[in-house]
Amino acid sequence: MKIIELGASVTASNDRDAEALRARLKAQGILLVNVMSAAGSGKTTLLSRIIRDMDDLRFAVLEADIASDVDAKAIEALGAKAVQVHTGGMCHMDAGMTAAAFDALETTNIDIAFLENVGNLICPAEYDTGASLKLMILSVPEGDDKPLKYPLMFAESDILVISKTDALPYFNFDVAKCTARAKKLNPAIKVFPVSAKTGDGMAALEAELHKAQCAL
Ligand SMILES: Nc1nc2c(ncn2[C@@H]2O[C@H](COP(=O)(O)OP(=O)(O)O)[C@@H](O)[C@H]2O)c(=O)[nH]1
Ligand SMILES: [Mg+2]
Repeated sequence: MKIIELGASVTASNDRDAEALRARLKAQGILLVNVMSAAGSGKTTLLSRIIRDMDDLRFAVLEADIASDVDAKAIEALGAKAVQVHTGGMCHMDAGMTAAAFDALETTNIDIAFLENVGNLICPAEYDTGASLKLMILSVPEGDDKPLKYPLMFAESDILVISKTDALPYFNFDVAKCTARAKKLNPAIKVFPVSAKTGDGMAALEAELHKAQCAL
């Protein structure tokens, strides 16, 4: 009797698709950033702020959601290119879906493309989308214990944005403790506490994105 390990084969083919997309984007000079967080952590708000602040760069946003197009509309209102992907109930984006979203954009005049992944801290961590940079957001109201509960997401990410720091006075969130927990899982992770509302900490994060785009 034959046993087919479909899970493994799907993952291997996704990894091949991801490598191909990464090579294609590098040749086109496009930095793809996979933006992951729980629902409501502030992905769209953060990306909107970055697009407004870094007005010398050309941005596109691939918005992945189970339904609706509210985030894509918010991004388009800023003058950036946006495409909405409905994942058909899937809780993550894979490399094939990401490549299809790029095709739907119908332009390569882009310096930085953000993939706003489906809002959860579990499935998106498991799939390579072809991005060169993985950025996760943990917001202050979610609590500083999340690295203990969702270790893979913290282990996989290059950048941890601690968002909504303007809310720190109202929550029991210890930035140093959270940073230490994240670094224990991933010593190379870069941590940026920011408030997209007040702009606090945004300059350091934007400088990091600029550096990554130039290093492509
Ligand atoms: N106080 C505060 N609220 C924020 C900040 N960033 C986002 N929010 C709010 O958090 C909610 C969810 O934000 P959104 O960007 O839609 O999150 P997403 O679901 O991850 O895209 C909205 O009500 C935002 O106004 C912030 O820096 N400070
Ligand atoms: Mg959003």
